[in-house]
Amino acid sequence: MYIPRFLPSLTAALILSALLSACGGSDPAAPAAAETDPYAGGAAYPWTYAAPSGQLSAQRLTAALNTLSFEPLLAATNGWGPIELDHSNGEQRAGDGRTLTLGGVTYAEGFGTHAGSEMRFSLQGHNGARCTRFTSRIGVDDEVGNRGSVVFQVFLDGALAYSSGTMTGASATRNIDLDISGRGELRLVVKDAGDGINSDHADWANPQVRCENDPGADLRYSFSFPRGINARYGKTATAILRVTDEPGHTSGPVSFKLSVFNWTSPGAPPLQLIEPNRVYDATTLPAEFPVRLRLRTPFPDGFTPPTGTVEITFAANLEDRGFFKRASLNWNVLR
Ligand SMILES: [Ca+2]
Ligand SMILES: [Ca+2]
Repeated sequence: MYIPRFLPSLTAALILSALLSACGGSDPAAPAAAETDPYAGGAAYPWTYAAPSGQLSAQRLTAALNTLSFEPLLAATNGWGPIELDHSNGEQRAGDGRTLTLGGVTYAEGFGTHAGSEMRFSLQGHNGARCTRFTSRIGVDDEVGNRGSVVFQVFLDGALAYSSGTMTGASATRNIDLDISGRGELRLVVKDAGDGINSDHADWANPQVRCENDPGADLRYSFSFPRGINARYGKTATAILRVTDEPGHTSGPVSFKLSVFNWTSPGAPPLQLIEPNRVYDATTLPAEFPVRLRLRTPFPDGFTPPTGTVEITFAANLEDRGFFKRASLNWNVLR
């Protein structure tokens, strides 16, 4: 069963079994037969979610554009099964949504919800970032055609900051662009427009929060590989990367990706990072991260690979873009 990223599987199973058992005698898996409206029909499959205590931590909202579907939900409710991550609401089961589609345009990221629905997010920035704008495309998903009738609302710290008015499946997609400076909580609400929840499949497509660096923050980190490694061609090796914050500067959680910047063995087959898209995270520093690498084989015909010490330089790309650090690793290459 597909489980939304924010939902622990056990919780999902309990919630799902609870809501399915509340459906009376009908089989929720059976397709709705010969109904003109296969959706609500007067029924609802309410779903609620609250982050477990201890998970009410700051979002990873960094000084950049942050897509909300990567951020943890603090709490949520939905009228027709679980909110779907990066998919339309679909039916009442988790994971049965389709590609988010508004007016024929598809979106890879966002939330597929169903009235009545609510999602709550913290707007606390990461590493002192200040969040300034919330943007989203909104509309009734194409999966219900011209049906459905909803009102999208955005609350900031409990105060209504945006209301779409009634939108139906025939409405053109709208843009939300809100100033959220200085606000602590974002709440995204979908109401049924006063006529019940039939076909009220409401999408928040590309929901993004823009944050900027706190001009008062002076984050400085040092990256180093304190120990070299010995390894053979074609074998995976693990190097330890150490991250420390520099004395006299603001400390904070760190989050980054690594890439190979340079290595002193030109002409050789490329060095391979085993986990090229891994995000390295630490909430406290200093921290050490195992970095898995391999010198790729086979070699081109006639090429004799070098042995001995090669120096590899990595670039660490911190989430607040434009802040790069480099660290070099000495690798004793064995044949
Ligand atoms: Ca669903
Ligand atoms: Ca409605």
